[in-house]
Amino acid sequence: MKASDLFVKALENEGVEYIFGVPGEENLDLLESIRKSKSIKFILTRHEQAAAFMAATYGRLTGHAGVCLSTLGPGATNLVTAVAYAQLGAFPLVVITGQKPINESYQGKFQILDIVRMMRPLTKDADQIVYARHIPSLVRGAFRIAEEERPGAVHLELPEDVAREEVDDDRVFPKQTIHRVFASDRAISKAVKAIKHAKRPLLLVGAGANRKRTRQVLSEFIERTGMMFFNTQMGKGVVSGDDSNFIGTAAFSSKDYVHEGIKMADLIINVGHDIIEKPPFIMNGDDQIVIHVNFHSAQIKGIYYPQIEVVGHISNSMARFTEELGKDYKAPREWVKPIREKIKEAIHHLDDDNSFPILPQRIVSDVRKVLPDDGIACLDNGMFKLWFTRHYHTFMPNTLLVDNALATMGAGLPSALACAIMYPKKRIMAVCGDGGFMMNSQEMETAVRLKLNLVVLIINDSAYGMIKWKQAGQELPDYGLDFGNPDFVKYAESYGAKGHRIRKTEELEKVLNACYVEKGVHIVDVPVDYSQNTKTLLDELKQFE
Ligand SMILES: Cc1ncc(C[n+]2csc(CCOP(=O)(O)OP(=O)(O)O)c2C)c(N)n1
Repeated sequence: MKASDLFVKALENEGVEYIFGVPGEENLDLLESIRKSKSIKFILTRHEQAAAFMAATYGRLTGHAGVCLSTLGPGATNLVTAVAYAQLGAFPLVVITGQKPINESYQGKFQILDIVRMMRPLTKDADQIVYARHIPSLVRGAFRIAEEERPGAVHLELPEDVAREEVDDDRVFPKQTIHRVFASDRAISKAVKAIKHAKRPLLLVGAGANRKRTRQVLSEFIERTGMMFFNTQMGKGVVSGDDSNFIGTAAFSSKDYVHEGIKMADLIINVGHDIIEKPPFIMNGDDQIVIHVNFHSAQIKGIYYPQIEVVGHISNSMARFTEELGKDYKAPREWVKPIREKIKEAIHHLDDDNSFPILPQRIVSDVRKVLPDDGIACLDNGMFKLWFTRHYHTFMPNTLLVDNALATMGAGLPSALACAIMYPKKRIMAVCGDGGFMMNSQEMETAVRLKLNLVVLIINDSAYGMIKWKQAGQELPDYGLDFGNPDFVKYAESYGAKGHRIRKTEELEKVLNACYVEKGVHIVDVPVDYSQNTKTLLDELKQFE
């Protein structure tokens, strides 16, 4: 068997459905083997970075590593931001890059970089395939490492001559079930004792809880104990934001309404947050007990040093807590109810505001009305991300895709493309700033070519708004952050998509709905009034300093 065919057989064995990428001449044997595959679809993109964002999103949503492909040198260097996104975000990703022949090359050092070495700090593992007979074990290993907790990126380099070799053994390795590691009885009883003792306990739901199917056990825990909870940006949706026990999302690390409650809590059960995601609270002193419940132990920093660690499968730990606390345990909650009401009022009082340009609060509220519970909003990074994570209610896991780990611009559109490919019947929306959209806007062509159903909402302030907000926060003069934009309506049309510009606040919800009814790819350009950034997210929050 040809080595590239064996490589594809090994990918099929892993259940790979899609490979996203931009091939180069060094990948042509592999590309031909992919063409012959009955189960793997190749998705051509217009930039390698977008391919890796898409593959990482596939991994994020399924728990099975997404796969992306590039050539050597410049193709591989184009991948790095998205590989880092997968690695920090804990999204399982297998990255395949090509390379010139390693045995004999007639092109000297042309295009050659040490890509394996470049990938090492960005991945859980990176390897060059030197012998074709090692393909099955290296592919199996790559998927296993990428998928096991804490998930992340793994890189395999397949040189051109190795891909062309003949192998006489075409067996691949069966996928094994990895038996979960459960927390020890001692850790569980120590935590349960602390929970029973607490007078003002709170539960925090973080990104790790979104990765695995923890919704049911967490919901049961909350229902049985009545404990009030908040979440991190990436923990949104695990337990429904509709739940009467939900307080709010910690979009900041401190000094927001929700932190009033967090500060008062004498115990926080942190389920699935690790400090790679921007911290939802900052520990200060030992008066507040933090129980770290995660697949892995805590990374200790001055801001996070949990006194109790319950390391093992999150679902099992939470189910044990529910069981050990028993039917009679009820979490004290009256103390936090007034804070919860105050948060509700602060978050929602401008939801129906009619002014134009549109307030971010109104945009969030209209998007929520248009997307059903299982609709997915894929956020790029910018000021609107804070508004969405703080104000948008989620009812199902992974329905607000946020990157709060690398927090890179440019991922919003590709991640929405991946969702639209995977769930053609769901309402999918990319929510981008005009800055972040332009970082990967070429993927509009991919969306149109693939005939996807997708709405791209561009929050238009003709500036890098978030940095302006930080600049204002530091009382610096407004400098260096304004830009011009293309005509987004014409821009959409030039790709064969539909373009819409919102001219009145009342139009937004109607236009968004109409886009989904009509289907296809749409850009909706919405002028935003970002004066709220300073007014609400700076001046108003000064009360908490
Ligand atoms: C790739 C990358 N470059 C720069 C940044 C720093 N950064 C964070 S938000 C932001 C501005 C985003 O502007 P835009 O997309 O227009 O959204 P807005 O903040 O205006 O809502 C910048 C430059 C980043 N996070 N990622």
